[in-house]
Amino acid sequence: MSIPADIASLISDKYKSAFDNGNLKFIQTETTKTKDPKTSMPYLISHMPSLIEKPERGQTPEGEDPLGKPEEELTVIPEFGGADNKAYKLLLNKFPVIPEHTLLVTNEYQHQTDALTPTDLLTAYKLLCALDNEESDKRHMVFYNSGPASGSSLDHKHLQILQMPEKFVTFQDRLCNGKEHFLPTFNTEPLQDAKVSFAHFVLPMPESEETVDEDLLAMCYISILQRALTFFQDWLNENPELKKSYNLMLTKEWICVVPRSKAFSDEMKIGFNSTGYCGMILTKNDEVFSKITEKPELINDILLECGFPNTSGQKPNEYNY
Ligand code: B4P
Repeated sequence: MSIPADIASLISDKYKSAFDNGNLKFIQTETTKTKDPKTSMPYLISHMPSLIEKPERGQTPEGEDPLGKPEEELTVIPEFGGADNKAYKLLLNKFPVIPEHTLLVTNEYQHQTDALTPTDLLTAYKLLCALDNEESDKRHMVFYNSGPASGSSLDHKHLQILQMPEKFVTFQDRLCNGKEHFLPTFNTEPLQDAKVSFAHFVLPMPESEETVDEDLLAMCYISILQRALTFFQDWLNENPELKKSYNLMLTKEWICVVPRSKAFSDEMKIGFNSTGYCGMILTKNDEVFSKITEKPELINDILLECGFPNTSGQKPNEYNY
């Protein structure tokens, strides 16, 4: 696994030049921190002004693969990782809301609905290890939006890497605080915060980086993904249009999967990808921004509308709806 030791400065330097030369469009947002008084779930609401020049959310246009032929100005590393050290490229996000937001993209075309491989997971984890910096309190999160209801808009397989906002404690951080790593068994379910509305499956990661390898990551991912996928079998009668979709989030401290039923709430005019399910909410409509900042409890309802009901306290064979 060869991630350059100076990866953090490679990303910073590329970001500075792409920003200065107009190769990427940083989207300035107004941000507000708030908390749901009922669930205690912390939110960071970022509001994107209207009339932003960015392609609308949707599927990849027929015959186009912007991540397959990326701009040189956005390419931090063209080839690295995997057995041949050529499996991935690291790109800057062309439309970031948070500076230095990067994408880990497969060099060979794979689809965004494909499962993550052990190598995808280990490469992502190693990137987190190389970028997190305890001295400066820098933390990062990797996420994967998979399936039509997950909030993903580009079909070429890509994971995303974001620096977490400073001093932002997610509900997953609280849930895992002080807990040791474990793998779920028939008797031990993944962690789920009973207070939040939506189903989610979380495992604390081992404290020591050295114990994290492809096998461990794959076992964590498969065990929580399996639980997320049961919802699609159980709900198919009720909604035959349901397509397997989920958000995966990985930090050095925890891994989380959230099954998704919808990308967007038409009534509330707001959509979410993985970032929403750790409390980072992006709004593009002034009215929606005012509504949810005045009444953050609403977010819990919309996250449920776009996910599935929380199953905390139930065993997998009891998810019977
Ligand atoms: P997808 O997984 O397909 O979709 P997404 O992240 O949900 O972004 P999308 O574009 O659908 O959503 P939104 O407007 O809400 O990822 C595709 C990624 O590739 C996107 O990040 C996109 O920007 C990027 N991209 C598209 N064309 C590209 C190109 N030619 N070269 C390089 N990159 C390209 O999100 C707007 C932006 O904010 C996105 O960057 C999103 O990741 C980010 N974001 C959303 N919610 C956020 C939050 N709460 N906090 C911080 N960032 C957030």
